[in-house]
Amino acid sequence: MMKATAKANTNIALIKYWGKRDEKLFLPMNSSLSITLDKFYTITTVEFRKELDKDIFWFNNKQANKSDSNKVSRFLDNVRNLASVNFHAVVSSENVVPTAAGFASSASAFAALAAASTKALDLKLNEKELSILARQGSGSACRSIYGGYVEWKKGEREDGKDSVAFQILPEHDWNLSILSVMVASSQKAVPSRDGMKRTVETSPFYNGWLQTVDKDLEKAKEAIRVRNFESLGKVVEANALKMHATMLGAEPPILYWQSGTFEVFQEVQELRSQGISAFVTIDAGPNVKVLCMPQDELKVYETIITLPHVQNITICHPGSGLTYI
Ligand code: 2P0
Repeated sequence: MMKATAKANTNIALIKYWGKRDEKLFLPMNSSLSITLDKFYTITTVEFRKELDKDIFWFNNKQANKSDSNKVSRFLDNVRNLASVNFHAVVSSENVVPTAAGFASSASAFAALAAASTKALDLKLNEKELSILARQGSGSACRSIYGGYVEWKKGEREDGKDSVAFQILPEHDWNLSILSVMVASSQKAVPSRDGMKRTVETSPFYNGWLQTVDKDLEKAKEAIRVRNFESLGKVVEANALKMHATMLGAEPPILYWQSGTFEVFQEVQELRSQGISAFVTIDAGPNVKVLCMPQDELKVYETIITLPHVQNITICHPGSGLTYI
């Protein structure tokens, strides 16, 4: 039977991926670092069938729109090429991720799709090969193959064979709390794909990003190695703010922040002034992730949940890599 089901967790970047050097192969301008989360995920079933004349994509129990269906089909074309087959597939995905509001839904989606589609065709890819394949659906998806703390090396090659993620620390080796704070649930104005392209092409600050991101990455890796939360938090927050600064310099400018974003950011600064070690990171959307130590997570939760714009908070921890169901 040409059918398989896989589950992938999403990930939150500690050092951000922002900008591509090759849009077709999803090759990034810079290396990045993430934590795979335990609470947000995608479960995808892929069944190839000889009688189909096109792919059919079900997303959260509804037939997906044309643009999402096309992305899935283009991705499956790569898989069909690898397997030298031309069957079409029924793909059905269940996404337990707040989609398109700055939570990386495409990361878990393409990681799960890569795993399920290749297993359905009995391709037997290893994790490195899966990471390279998933990357070609969405850059951040290459990190969701693995659990725990994950680095995506940008690579140098034009064919992308060395632009791949790998685990630097398993999920159980250092427990941190990542509070996923929702302040707005609307679809974002500028998709990250367009936002990063515009930033690379027009922002005068993008060079400053490229000049410092490797240093940030090294600091973050060293902090993880010695389990120093304070120094990890510092560089993570600074790196996120720096990414947003590059976007503010784009033409036209891109500002993902909303009132609730500022509110949470300011409260976290207030918590720090009271001696609680907490830091924020913000992706291409208004929502905020707050990082803290597990012993502080309830205090941080109870403080942030009272803020007027905060709709809900999910407390996450480092989660596992791909699983097959
Ligand atoms: C990241 N983001 O490192 C960065 C930080 C958003 C901000 O990866 O065009 O959906 O599909 O490769 O992976 C979101 O971008 O973009 C993202 P594509 P992707 O997590």
